[in-house]
Amino acid sequence: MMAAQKTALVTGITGQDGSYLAELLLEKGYFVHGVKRRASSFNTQRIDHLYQDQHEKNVNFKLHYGDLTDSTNIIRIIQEVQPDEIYNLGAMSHVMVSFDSPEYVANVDGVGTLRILEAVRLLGLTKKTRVYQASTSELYGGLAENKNAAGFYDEKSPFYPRSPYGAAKIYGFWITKNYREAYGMFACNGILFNHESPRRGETFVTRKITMAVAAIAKGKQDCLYLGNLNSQRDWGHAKDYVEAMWRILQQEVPEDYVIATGVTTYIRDFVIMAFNEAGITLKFSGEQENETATVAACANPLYQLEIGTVVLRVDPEYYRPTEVDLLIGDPTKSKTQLGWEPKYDLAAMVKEMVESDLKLY
Ligand code: NDP
Ligand code: GDR
Repeated sequence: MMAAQKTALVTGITGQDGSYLAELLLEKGYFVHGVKRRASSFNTQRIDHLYQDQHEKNVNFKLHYGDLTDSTNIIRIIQEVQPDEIYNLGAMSHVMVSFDSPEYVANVDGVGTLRILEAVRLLGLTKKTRVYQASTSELYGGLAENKNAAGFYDEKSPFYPRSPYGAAKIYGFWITKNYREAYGMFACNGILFNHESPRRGETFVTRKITMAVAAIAKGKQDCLYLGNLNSQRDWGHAKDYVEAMWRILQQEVPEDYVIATGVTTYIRDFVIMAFNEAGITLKFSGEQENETATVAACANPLYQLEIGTVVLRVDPEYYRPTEVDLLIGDPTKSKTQLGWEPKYDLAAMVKEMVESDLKLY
């Protein structure tokens, strides 16, 4: 007997992760519904290749207009779709921007999560519908004393969010856990560390760097301006990370998982790797950089890289009111319990991103 086709609902389907997850679920035979926002210009570039004409037979992909700030449409869509799995990826996901619109972020990233869970409960779907919540390493806030004995953040490490984004996401984390405990829902948090790809939004640091590297290599741009070069991130590839999301919802017991590579890298080392990938070797000018420099030390105007002409400058405009200095995750639980193993390492990902941006020019 053929297994019944599973139905998934993905919020944030037009984003980086939503697009890779939709591909993965379609490959696995799901009917995929996505929530997209109405915008004044097209916002579906990342999923246009998945478009299926609704009038054709065997359509497995459908988009619905909706917004996480609007309970009525969330309830209506979930009622109509009756999903087996919901992946709540929709969010205002930019940490720096969250300082400019903190109330909006609380509404979308925090209360938006509640709206999804409560809709599932009100519609009587708690036994049918599994919910994945896109939680984040920003919950940890990078506090050194909160790392485990081996020097990583894991599922038991305490949280200390350092931005309105982190504070909103911590509500999303706890309300997901609470609905699991209070109503027996299969609701799980994936605590994902940074993950990137050629589809990464243009204002996140990795993509900003690879796009600038491509533009500089092609003579279209002179200089790249960045903020704090001394923070460290545990970067993986989005394609690997959406596989982990799916695995989290296929378990027998709902639990929360850290998804990370266990390797951390300075922002400035990512810059050097990206320029190298385009055949440009960088060297520091002026004083040697200080491995342990704080954000304030970055204001040193000698803190530049050069290839004859200066191609990287620090602009304090990009400093955050509170910074997360260091993130490094321990993926032991996800590797052992989920059997999850990332296929990309950082070098392969940087190569893919730079090559893709060079092609765009
Ligand atoms: P993106 O910023 O690329 O995508 C965010 C998505 O959310 C977009 O589809 C966006 O729509 C949608 N969205 C924004 N506001 C609303 C709203 N009010 N109602 C409905 N949808 C909305 O993020 P990523 O794909 O990188 O991340 C996916 C999720 O994972 C996010 O929740 C993020 O916070 C979280 N996360 C991401 C990590 C990462 O490193 N990428 C790490 C850990 C967690 P539109 O296209 O119209 O803007
Ligand atoms: P992050 O990602 O804040 O970790 O959140 P981002 O790429 O924005 O910043 C990473 C680090 O780079 C430093 N930085 C800069 N950042 C940006 N965006 N632009 C710059 O010019 C710049 N210069 C230096 C930042 O200060 C920071 O230390 C991402 C998002 O995807 C979140 O949604 C997700 O939850 C977390 O990753 C895990």
